[in-house]
Amino acid sequence: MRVGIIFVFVDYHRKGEHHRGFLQPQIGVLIAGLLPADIEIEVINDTWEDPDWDRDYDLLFISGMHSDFDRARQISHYWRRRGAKTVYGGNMASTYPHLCLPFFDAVVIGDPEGSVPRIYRDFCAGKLQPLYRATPYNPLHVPVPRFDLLASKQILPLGLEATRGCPFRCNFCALTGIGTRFHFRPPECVVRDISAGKTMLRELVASLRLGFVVFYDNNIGGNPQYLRRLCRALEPLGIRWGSSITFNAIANVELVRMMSRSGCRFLFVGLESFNPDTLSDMRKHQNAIHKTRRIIEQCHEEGILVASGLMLSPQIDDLGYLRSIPNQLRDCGLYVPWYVCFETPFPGTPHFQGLAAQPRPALLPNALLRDFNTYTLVVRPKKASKEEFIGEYKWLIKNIYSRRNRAAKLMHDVPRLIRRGWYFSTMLDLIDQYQESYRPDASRTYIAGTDREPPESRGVPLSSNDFDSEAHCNAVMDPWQVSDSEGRVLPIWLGDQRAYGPKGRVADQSVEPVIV
Ligand code: B12
Ligand code: SF4
Repeated sequence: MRVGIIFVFVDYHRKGEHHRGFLQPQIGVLIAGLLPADIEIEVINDTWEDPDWDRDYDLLFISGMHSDFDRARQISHYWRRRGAKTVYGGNMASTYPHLCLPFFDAVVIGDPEGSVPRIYRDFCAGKLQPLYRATPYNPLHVPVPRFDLLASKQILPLGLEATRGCPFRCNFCALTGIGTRFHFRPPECVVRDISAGKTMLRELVASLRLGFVVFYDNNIGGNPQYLRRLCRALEPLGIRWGSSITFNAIANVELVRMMSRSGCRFLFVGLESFNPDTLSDMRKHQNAIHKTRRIIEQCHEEGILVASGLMLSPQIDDLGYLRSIPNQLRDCGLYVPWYVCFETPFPGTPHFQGLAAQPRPALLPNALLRDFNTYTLVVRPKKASKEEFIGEYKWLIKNIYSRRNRAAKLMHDVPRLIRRGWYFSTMLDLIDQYQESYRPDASRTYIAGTDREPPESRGVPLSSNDFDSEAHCNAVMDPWQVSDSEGRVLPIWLGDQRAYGPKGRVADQSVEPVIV
């Protein structure tokens, strides 16, 4: 019995490159931890490398983001034709299970802990069901991830979750789309996983790489009391760690100090915007722009580097605001964000539903699902033409990711960190700024419906022999469309479901397959 677990990935910069950065999807090792230890399991992060098309699988689990769904369908078809059963899960599966059903042998709504062992049992008994629904979250059912399966394909191989979900409800966030919930694991379980991971990886990776743990949480500070308990449990381990968090949590000096003492050296915070109107439209009320500089300095004092991302709102931001961003980044001490992208209505989110309900077409014409990756403009700008908006975006990223700006960031951060003896954080900062600059790509339009096709669109080696008819081939191969030729959302996208109801209750709606 051979099981494969693939996280599908399409390079959102449309160069067909793999993403070999620090952050790699962790779903593969989590699913593997839910399967029997004595079966053959392969985890493939398409982010890191292409799947080996010559491999055979009996059972193939597939995950991925909305914008990668075309490739997910093709990968599923490729291995179904070669005898495997495929199972699809993740955000797209959880919000649009009815659209996914025709392309996989089984579709999973929500968390894997309850469903994966059931799927495996049913598969072995020859009784795989088309649809599986998560069982209520139980932190004790979260297994030790099979870190060993990705050891050589991850810069920092100890990656796990302490919490799941997020208590906030930002309008654009994929988590709000599947239903707001926030769960946390007993700190003893987190410590157990770190210790087990170190043992599992001792022979496989250099010990230096085991000293830094990445918490793949959306918001590790979602419950400050819990975070304090977690910090107390982590302190004796002598590890260094990083995660994502929200601004309101790191505005608390005492909490920042505790995190630093427990080994925290890196945090990602969703800054999103300097425009108060945009933040309010995003319902990102936990951000307080005027405190940003003080909060970042406070973290630096405690040896914690802060990275952030920015989103441009085509509906609210004007060109003057875009021009002001480099100065605002400098003033708050961030200089170089991890990314600058477009606020994007992922299908199924409140932002998407709000735009779909606007009387005039709010999306750009013929937007494809693959355009919804935040690096292609899919929403019609309100205060400029789409060409002007893109022109200003290109100017912005050229300016922000220039060598000069990176050097200015280091000149700002490094003396402050070194003066206080934070050498490890200094090293992280240097590594982060050393990475290749992101530059505008002259061969792209950055505009939905017209942008260059990602090379991965034709990367799965399917041939005409793999299809029974032209219609069959088109259903698998053609990119899925989200808006019509005027920019109106196509009706199929209005029938989304929320996987989770209040307090993380698993919703129980009926699901009938719909053929697109
Ligand atoms: C690592 C990471 C990345 C990596 C790798 C991609 C990935 N998804 O792993 C990189 C760096 C490439 C990346 C890029 C981006 N990311 Co990212 N990323 C993450 C991060 C921090 C961790 C993902 C992870 O491993 N989680 C832990 C695993 C165990 O859980 P999970 O993947 O969320 O899956 C859960 C369920 O969906 C389910 N599940 C998933 N798959 C399957 C499959 C089966 C079979 C089953 C049964 C269950 C199941 O099980 C899990 C537990 O419930 C998440 C935040 C987070 N905590 O999840 C954001 C997150 C996934 N990213 C997000 C965003 C916005 C982005 C960017 C757009 C950011 C940017 N502007 O650059 C880009 C572009 C992505 C794109 N193509 O659209 C959003 C979601 C976007 C979306 N389209 O759904 C998230 C949720 C952050 C957030 N809160 O906004 N990201
Ligand atoms: S704070 Fe971050 S993870 Fe939480 S809902 Fe908002 S965007 Fe999503």
